[in-house]
Amino acid sequence: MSKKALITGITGQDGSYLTEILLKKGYEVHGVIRRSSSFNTKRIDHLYNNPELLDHKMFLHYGDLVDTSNLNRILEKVEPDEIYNLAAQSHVKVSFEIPDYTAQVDALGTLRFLDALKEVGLKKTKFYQASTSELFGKVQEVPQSEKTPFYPRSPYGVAKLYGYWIIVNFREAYNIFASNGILFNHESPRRGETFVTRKITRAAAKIALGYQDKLTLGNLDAKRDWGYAPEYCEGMWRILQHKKADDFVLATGETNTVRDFVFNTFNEMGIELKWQGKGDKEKGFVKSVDFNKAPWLADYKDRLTKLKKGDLVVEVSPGYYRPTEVELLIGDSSKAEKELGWKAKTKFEELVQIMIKADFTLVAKKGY
Ligand code: NAP
Ligand code: F7E
Repeated sequence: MSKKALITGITGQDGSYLTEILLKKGYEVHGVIRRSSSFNTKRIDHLYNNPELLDHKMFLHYGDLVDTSNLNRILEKVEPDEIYNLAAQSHVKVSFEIPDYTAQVDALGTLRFLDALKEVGLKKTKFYQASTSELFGKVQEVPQSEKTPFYPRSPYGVAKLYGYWIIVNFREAYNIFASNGILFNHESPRRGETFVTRKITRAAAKIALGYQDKLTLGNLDAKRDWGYAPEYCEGMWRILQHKKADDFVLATGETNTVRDFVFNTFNEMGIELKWQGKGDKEKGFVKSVDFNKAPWLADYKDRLTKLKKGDLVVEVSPGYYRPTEVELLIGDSSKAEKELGWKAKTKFEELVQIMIKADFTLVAKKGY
């Protein structure tokens, strides 16, 4: 009989990649989706008609992490072998605007789900918790590993800290197989449009195609350890296949600034930028344009805008600053490498390439 997985947050970036991975491994996948007034399943719709997965079994259930009785019902009905708790209010800046809701979902939602699992009495079910490098916040050590003390810097980070510790507590108190994946930023063409990487690649594509004049960002100095999301979702699965429940950092071990991400994105299209000014006065201007340096754009030559040296394409607005910022993240995932055989493969430059190519193609086709 095939194994059954239950995924919360199945409609998100990670949920969609994890579903693909598990279906390919022969799992029966159950996902929890929220009722929405508009379609919210675009990241998983393609799985229904995928010829590679003809005999796949995928089921969706309405639910919400703030609704305990419904979590109980889903658990009793599905009786999953593995649970992946990916649902969250996952936007750090937004968590300053809705801290109570963020705690309800990210902190108490994790407790509700774990407690439901305990009450339903599914003793063999394994539980994966989507923990985060935001736990390290104002970093106490460089690079950050499983042993680095936490210092979260946002309502999101604090809520996830509760999630982390309740996992550890239920593991120790009730012997539940519950593990934390402490994942550093991971991105992809399916990343939500308001996270910085996707915001940059979408805007750069629109600027090159003439749909937008400039890109407005917040803190360009923030440094992140950015990896490629599908590899991290494979890591989640490995964490639950480990012989014992434990906590693992997944990261690339490389860090880059937001400014680097912007520079590399434009550079992939043959547009070189130069920076002038500091802080919220900093601006990115076109230094040179040579679309021939980007052979992948050959088919679109006629549609590329007449960008020229000196054009302003990037500016800063303090409106995007956070009340407290996480300035530097760089992870040490040697424990995951040693014990799970997991290592990030996609490097920074390649990640930028994947994302700008995908967004350019999308914008060229649809204009948005
Ligand atoms: P995402 O794209 O924002 O997806 C979040 C998912 O959670 C969506 O499916 C969303 O549903 C669902 N959700 C939100 N509130 C919910 C609620 N109250 N009840 C049920 N479902 C709810 O996030 P992601 O990037 O895939 O990240 C997955 C998880 O990993 C999150 O917990 C995130 O905090 C954590 N994480 C992410 C990263 C990263 O770099 N991506 C790194 C470390 C940890 P809708 O589609 O209906 O909104
Ligand atoms: O910001 C800076 C911003 O929103 C990255 C979530 O998946 O990863 C993600 O959280 C950096 C920050 O991701 C803009 O200030 C500048 O320093 O893309 P982000 P995040 O906050 O790192 C962690 C691991 C998670 O767990 C979270 O769920 O970029 N930045 N200008 C900007 N950020 C945004 N969003 N928009 C800007 O205009």
